[in-house]
Amino acid sequence: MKKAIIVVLAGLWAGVLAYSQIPDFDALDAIDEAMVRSDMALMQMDGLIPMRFGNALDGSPIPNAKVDIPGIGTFVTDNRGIISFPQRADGRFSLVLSKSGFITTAINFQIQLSLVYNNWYSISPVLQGDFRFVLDWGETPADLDLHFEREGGYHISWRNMHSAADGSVKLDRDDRNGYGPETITVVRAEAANVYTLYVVDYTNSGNRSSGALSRSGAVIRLYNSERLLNTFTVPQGGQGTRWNVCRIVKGAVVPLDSMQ
Ligand SMILES: [Ca+2]
Repeated sequence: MKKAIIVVLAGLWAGVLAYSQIPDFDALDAIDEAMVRSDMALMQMDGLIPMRFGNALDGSPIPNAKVDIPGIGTFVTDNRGIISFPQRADGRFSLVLSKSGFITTAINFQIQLSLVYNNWYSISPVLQGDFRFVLDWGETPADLDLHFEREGGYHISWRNMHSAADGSVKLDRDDRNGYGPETITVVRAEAANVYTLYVVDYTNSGNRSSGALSRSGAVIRLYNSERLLNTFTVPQGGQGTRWNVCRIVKGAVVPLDSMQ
């Protein structure tokens, strides 16, 4: 009897193994990210304000970066890309992150109720190209998607990650588990063409009256090869699953700032 049970259990276990999937790198990243967020939540409980900085191309931490926050102090990120300082009175601040190999980036932030919401920032490495769009957001929705279209030409998103024509644009990273980054790099934008950038809330795509995208805390940082050009924030109090961010017309960036 026991032997029969062991045989049955062995068979079940073989079935479990056969149907198990080897976790992909995204899944491992998600586990690492969850651990870092958990550490940051503990730091908040200990009376600290943590902020985390990652690489816009792959989400990996940026260690040893200098973060200067006038009025608060100058910090260096640890090997998880984190800085922290004691909780303090609410207010508006700005920081500047600098590190060799990355574009020096200024970020405005707010301390509310002794917390910094959306304390997860993605920074662009030095860029060989014309433009880079980096999308960060909060815990939800799980899946926001960047879309970049050339009028009368290509449409880059998770469905088609590279320009088929000339490789001049690509989706570097599709994030599907909250926070981002989701990043598109435009190696070459021609002045004769018109381009449009928008964000789709894939998670809520069946509900056009959803307010989730508007509440997501979504921010896009637009870099050129030398510096941070623009920071776009999702419209507050809006409804819809598409945020029209900007167009590029004759090489100039035109903000759109609407939802549908
Ligand atoms: Ca996505």
